[in-house]
Amino acid sequence: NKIVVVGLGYIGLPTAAAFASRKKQVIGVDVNRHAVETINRGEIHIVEPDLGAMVKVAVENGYLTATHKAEAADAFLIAVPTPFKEGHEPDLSYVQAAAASIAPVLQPGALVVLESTCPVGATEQMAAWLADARPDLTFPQHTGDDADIHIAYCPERVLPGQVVVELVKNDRVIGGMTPSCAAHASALYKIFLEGECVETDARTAEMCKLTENSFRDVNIAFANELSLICAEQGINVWELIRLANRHPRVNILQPGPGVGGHCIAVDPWFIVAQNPQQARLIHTARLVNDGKPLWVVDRVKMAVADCLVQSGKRASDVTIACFGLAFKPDIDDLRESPAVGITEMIAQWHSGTTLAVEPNVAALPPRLTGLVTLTELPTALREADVVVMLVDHRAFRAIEPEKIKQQWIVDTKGVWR
Ligand code: SAJ
Repeated sequence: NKIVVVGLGYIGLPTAAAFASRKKQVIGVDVNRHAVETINRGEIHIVEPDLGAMVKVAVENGYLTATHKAEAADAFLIAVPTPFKEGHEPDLSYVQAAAASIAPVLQPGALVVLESTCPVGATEQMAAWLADARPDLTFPQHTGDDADIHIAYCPERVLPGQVVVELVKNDRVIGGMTPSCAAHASALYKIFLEGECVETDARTAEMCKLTENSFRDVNIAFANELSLICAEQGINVWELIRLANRHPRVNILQPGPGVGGHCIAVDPWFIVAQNPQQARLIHTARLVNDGKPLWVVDRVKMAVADCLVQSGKRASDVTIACFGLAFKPDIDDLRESPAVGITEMIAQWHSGTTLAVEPNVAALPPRLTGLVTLTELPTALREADVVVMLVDHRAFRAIEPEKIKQQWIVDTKGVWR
């Protein structure tokens, strides 16, 4: 059987490669020419450990081909972006475009699975778009289990950096528009899944994905709020959390410079947009986490002010070093990273030199170019008056405390607690 995967990004490409590794014929479809050409050379256009080798084998053995146009298949998987628009309203235009691209080639018996993170009701919306485009076929919203086309919502839940392992091992929520749709989708994922397929309806599966990331966001917000309170009270928040977590039913997450990435800072807004009256805690958590970078910048301003008084230096002679730019430890992904935003705000405000140390990248992102100097760890430790710890990369955790001579430290990750 043949599987078409629409969207060859962080989720679509590993999923396509997973099916191909089980000797299924996979056609990957993407509008991005660079992505299609790169994949067809057996290479990858994104960064993810072990994915390159998997794609190389899949392409070389002829099981994975990338193209711009969908073709007839037994199963279609949609893994396109669902960003939000102005006002945090979800933008389903990529899902709509994906539905339009597969509608002409749908044949009776086909399964369509939506994987993109979506607001509740998006799968029904997609089914309506498909039904409008293909009045000659029957769909589950009209004919239930007897429909020509099976439709399901099956969200991914893999952790960037561990995608290749988690894709296969994690349990999977399978939300069928009907029980038969769910059974068809489970059969598809069982091709490569070692985890369990847990069947439910499409709306519950949609909400489940949003709930998982909102749960994490709310819990990180709790930790971030504690860090603000502890700063006021002169208490070490990491010590506090370590102690509180010795309680058998307490498990507090870690504070940081804010929440980055493409999921946790986005998905809760889908719930808030649909349920503005009810989602008060989820909304507040978003505001707490999004407010953390500004708080960090204020702490840096306080440290610089103190440095000026104590050292007698002029502000233009003070060097600030920001440690880490990625959105979390030991990855090279700078997109939606609070560390990048904080470094930018510091550099725009500060009249002296701002250094950045990011061992996982070779160049600065465009918004920092010309504003900040990318440098090596030893240089930053030698030259900085004020150090700002933003990401607890392995290389930073390994710095011996006696190597840090600076008196002015803003440590958002408790590395130098
Ligand atoms: N963070 C903290 N404190 C913590 C944990 C994380 O400040 O204690 C920050 C990180 O530094 C980062 C952000 O939160 O900026 C998100 O990082 P993450 O590792 O929590 O999650 P992501 O965005 O890499 O991946 C999440 C995962 N979701 C959950 O753990 C519930 C992943 O399983 C999802 O598949 C992914 O979102 C997604 O694609 O939705």
